[in-house]
Amino acid sequence: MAATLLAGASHSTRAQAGSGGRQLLPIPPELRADSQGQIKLTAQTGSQSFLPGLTTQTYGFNGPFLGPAIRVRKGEQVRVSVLNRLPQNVTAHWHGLIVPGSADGGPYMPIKPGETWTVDWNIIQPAATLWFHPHLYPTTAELVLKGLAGFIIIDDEESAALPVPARWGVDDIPLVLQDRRFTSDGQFFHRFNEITIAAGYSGDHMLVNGSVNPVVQPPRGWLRFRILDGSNGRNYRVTTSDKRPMYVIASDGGFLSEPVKLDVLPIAAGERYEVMIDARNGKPFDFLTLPVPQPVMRLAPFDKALSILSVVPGTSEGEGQLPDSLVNLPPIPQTLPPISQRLVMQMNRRKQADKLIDATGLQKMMASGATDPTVVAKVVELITRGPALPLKAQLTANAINGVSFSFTEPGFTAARNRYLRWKISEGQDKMLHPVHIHGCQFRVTQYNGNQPPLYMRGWKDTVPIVDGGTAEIYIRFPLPAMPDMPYMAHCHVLEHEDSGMMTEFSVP
Ligand SMILES: [Cu+2]
Repeated sequence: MAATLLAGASHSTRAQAGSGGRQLLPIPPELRADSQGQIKLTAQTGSQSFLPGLTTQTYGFNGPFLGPAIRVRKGEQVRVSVLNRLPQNVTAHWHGLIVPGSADGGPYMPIKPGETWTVDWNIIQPAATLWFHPHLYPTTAELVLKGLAGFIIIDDEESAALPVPARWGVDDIPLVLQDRRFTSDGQFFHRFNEITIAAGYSGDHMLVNGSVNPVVQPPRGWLRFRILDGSNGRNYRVTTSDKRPMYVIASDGGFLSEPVKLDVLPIAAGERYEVMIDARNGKPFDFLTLPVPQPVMRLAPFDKALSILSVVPGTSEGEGQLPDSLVNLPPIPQTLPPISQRLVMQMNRRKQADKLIDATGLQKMMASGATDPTVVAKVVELITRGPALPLKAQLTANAINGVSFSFTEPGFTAARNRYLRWKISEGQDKMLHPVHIHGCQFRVTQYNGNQPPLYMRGWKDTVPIVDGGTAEIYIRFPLPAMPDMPYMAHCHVLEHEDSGMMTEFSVP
């Protein structure tokens, strides 16, 4: 493993773990504003070895792969600059951060090679685990896949007062989950073909913080994990190997009102959940991901419970505790405003993909519960050898409200600083679409016609629409986004986003 991965890390994690020579979990270094209130990011090329004997060409922020964890406080004003040292355009979008459209880093704000983009942040929202990544149409999928992603951590007085673990990389551990598929010469596989554009990117290797099946050695005590699904398209069902429960303490935009005990945490692309786990007995355990319903996402090694990270507590005692209650969330009124906006995710080429998949026998194989290597090989062949779609077919493969993103579609307008109710759904496709809305944190008021699950009742910026389901959200945009620098609403399966499942809106 390239030592440069950890250059500048606040904790040395270069040493190999004791048994089996597995890599220790890399911890992204914290990046705070300097004495001038500035935070500097550089998007750069690099390389890293993920698989034995193979070197992969990568992108990263301030390093070869992934990026630092930007750390800011509520009320802080910082100036953030992004220098592009890549051979192609990039943008930097602050996912979940409430900034005006002009600072949002979406498709209208490309940074050319050699140029620097500078924006001001005025942090007006509570403590949360957010993230940043490129958002350039139609190359977001490729840029994120190559490694451009990092955390943004907001702290505030409430988070400082809670007794939850807060030692970065020690007992407060960020985990970015990503899957990758490699070509025979060790490069990241990436292609928009009939399968990837429908099912989303499906890798056959699992990376946590850019490392394959690593080990972390925290103290014995209560542990806090900030889990980000930073995958292009994959969703996960996270659980523990010894069935010890997870207590969800925060969702995308901040703390829940109280911890929610879960055995299995579903998380989709773009979402974040913070969980606490009791490791006071010092016994090691693994994080596992269980198979998900989407057939293409169930190919090996995701066809059974897959260990993605081992947690081996050391002998030092932990400091944190799990509180009974966390923060006071603003109540949602009984009487909601009428629905003022509907967003319907649509897939225009689903039939073509289904035809190809049906011919492999995958659906039948899934129904039987057994694995047939011939069937699996056929599906992998479709993914890896299926020809790239012509650009026009790519850009119109998916849509929202019947229109594929194009910079010229009409989009819509949302009222500023007013509480609104929106309804999000999908067409006949019954796929998973994690829908992300810029410029806000919202609350889910109805999920598939019912009360949302308890862990989904805090601040959210991404809500998974799955299997024909719906979500109603209570949403407010505090800041403006003018028509020339609009916000985006889109599916966070990046292969869907880059093929039209995105719409723009302004907040005058
Ligand atoms: Cu989607």
